[in-house]
Amino acid sequence: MFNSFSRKPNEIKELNWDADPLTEKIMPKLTLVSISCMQTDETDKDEIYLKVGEKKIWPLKPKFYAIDIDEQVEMNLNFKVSAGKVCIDLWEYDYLDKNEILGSFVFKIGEPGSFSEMMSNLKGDSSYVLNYEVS
Ligand SMILES: [Ca+2]
Ligand SMILES: [Ca+2]
Repeated sequence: MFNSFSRKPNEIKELNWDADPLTEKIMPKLTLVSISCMQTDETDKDEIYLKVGEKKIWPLKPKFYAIDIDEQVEMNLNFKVSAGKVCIDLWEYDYLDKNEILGSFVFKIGEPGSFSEMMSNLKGDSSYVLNYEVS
């Protein structure tokens, strides 16, 4: 969305903050940098994916990413978000049973910076950390 004053297109690309076309509020940029696995739920790898509400946000095309203990996978996903609380759910794909939600990353979008958030478990003892940036 263009503001009332004009900008060159190449300047717009460099902006980290955009106007929300609906509310015209300034929206922070949330970058999901990477996710680290300290403990899997299953005995071998966990087949993980991330959802916000009903919407799957990662991985983009594959159904899941098979992650092992002590593994960190880069995501580098950017979102325009509203300031305030964010809840990203970590799901685990199962071939035979229903997919299950292992836990959630719940944090507040506030000051810019780099952060790490430990998953709050909803099931089992798996342990994940989400690394993200706000700008
Ligand atoms: Ca499972
Ligand atoms: Ca599984």
